[in-house]
Amino acid sequence: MRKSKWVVLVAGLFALSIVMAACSSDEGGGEGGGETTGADVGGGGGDNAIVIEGFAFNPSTLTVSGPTEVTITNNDSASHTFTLDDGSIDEEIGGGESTTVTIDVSASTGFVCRFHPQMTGTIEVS
Ligand SMILES: [Cu+2]
Repeated sequence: MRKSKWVVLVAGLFALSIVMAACSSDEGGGEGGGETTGADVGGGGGDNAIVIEGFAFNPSTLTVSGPTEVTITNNDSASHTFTLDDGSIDEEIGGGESTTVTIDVSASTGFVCRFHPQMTGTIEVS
């Protein structure tokens, strides 16, 4: 009888520690997100956007300095990809959809849509 109470107590403490661990990791994620948002504002925020329309990237040349979040919006009905030449980013964007990528390159590089090789652009590092 006494032994089974101990088992329940230990199991209860174990469950409580899992819940607390889950809570604290949630808080960590929230703080991390806040820092990322701050970096975006410093980097110029809304300027870092590429629109795909008429099977072309616009602008086709984007200048970054340091890791930069870029939102890519596909206004075509066809799917496209945003693929860096080094393959470090390869995102498919469905028609009418958008995605956000973090571009972190140390030297200028090109990007392309894998579906339409004539769709190209350049990331320049300032
Ligand atoms: Cu395409």
